[in-house]
Amino acid sequence: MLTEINFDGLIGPSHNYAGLSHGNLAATNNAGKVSQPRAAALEGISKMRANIALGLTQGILLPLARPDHDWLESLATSYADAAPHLQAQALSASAMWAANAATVSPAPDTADGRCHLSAANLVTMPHRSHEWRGTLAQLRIAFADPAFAVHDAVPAPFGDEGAANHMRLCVEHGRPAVEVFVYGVSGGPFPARQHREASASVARRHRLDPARTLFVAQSEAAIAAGAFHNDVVAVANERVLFTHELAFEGKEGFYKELRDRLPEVEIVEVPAARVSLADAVSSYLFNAQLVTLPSGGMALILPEEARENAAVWSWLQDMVAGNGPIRHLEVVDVRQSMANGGGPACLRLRVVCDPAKVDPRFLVDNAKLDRIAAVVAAHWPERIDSAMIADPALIATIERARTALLEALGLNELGPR
Ligand code: SUG
Repeated sequence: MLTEINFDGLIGPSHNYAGLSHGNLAATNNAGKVSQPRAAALEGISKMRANIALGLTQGILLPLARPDHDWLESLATSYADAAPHLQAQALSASAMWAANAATVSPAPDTADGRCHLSAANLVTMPHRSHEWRGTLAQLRIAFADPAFAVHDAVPAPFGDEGAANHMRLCVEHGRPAVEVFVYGVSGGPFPARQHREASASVARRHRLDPARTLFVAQSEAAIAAGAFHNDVVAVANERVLFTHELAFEGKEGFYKELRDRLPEVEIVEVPAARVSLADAVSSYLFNAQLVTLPSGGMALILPEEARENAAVWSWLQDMVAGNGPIRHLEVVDVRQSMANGGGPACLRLRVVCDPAKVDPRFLVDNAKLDRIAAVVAAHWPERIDSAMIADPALIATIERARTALLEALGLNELGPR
């Protein structure tokens, strides 16, 4: 039975605000702020519990070993000797944003009937460019069953940021989909992180049917407004595309191609006159999880920031009162992640598959989340300010915390580096 599983990245013990992502306005505006890793991880766990309460299947991806000593070694330095910017880049907990871990093409979409996953290289941002090895190691364990094909990252210099720039539209999860790859060409002052060449390579290795594969560019205006990933301005689920009016370049052509391939598609477009790009980016309206409930309707799992924005909230009220496909709003508090530009949708990687084929250590229920929360409460640092990043005592705490988690989950083969 094919089911959509949301694998959330557990927020790691090194979560901090180093302002590392040029073009991600929340991250750069909060550079230097004091972070709260323990509270952050508990927020993420509460979001997972909210998903479970909605009847959804929930999985987890684990924090990577940080600092990344192997990466520093490859740069011929060590954490103690590295310059402060390299220390911050080696320490980042950025793997929490699991939507950037990989691109996933479920079995109904692929020529060999396997579910394909490609780890994302994340080469545009130095602090994220060394995530893929650790991510790949987890994917190879979680998806070891022959029902899956797990691929290495696309080689540099073709930037790939994973599922955050990929949408799957279909009548229902278990049926063949139109897969839409969204790339960037130009972003005004900001980098376009997803390159078309990388998207095309992922589509080929996943053995997708070219007739059901679309490539569409992000609008320059969206990237320049702070939409460093497409999932900041659009999200899809089954037959619904929920998008800002200004998300795509050549929008009409894209909508037509989509309608030709999937006549059932419903495009819910938010006009700029109701919600500006700036409001979309600051509220993360579109970085919601759009999910199909077991009862059949669709829900939007939104960050608190969307409720606090008057224009956004009023648009949402009108939407749920209308006749559209999205009828339920679920609001979650992920403020610690939001302050680094990561909303509810950034924190999860969707995989449509048979849950029985996934390594059960990566699936969670409330009881397992209780155990994880206990490890977090006992080991995650309460706060990190920028002056602490050089402190060996903090680093020892962070490394012990991850080891305790791996032990609790029986995943010692993933550590310590
Ligand atoms: O890559 N922030 C992440 C946020 C990723 C959000 N993911 C999706 N949209 N799917 C990024 O920009 C900030 C880290 C820092 O500055 O300390 C950061 O990496």
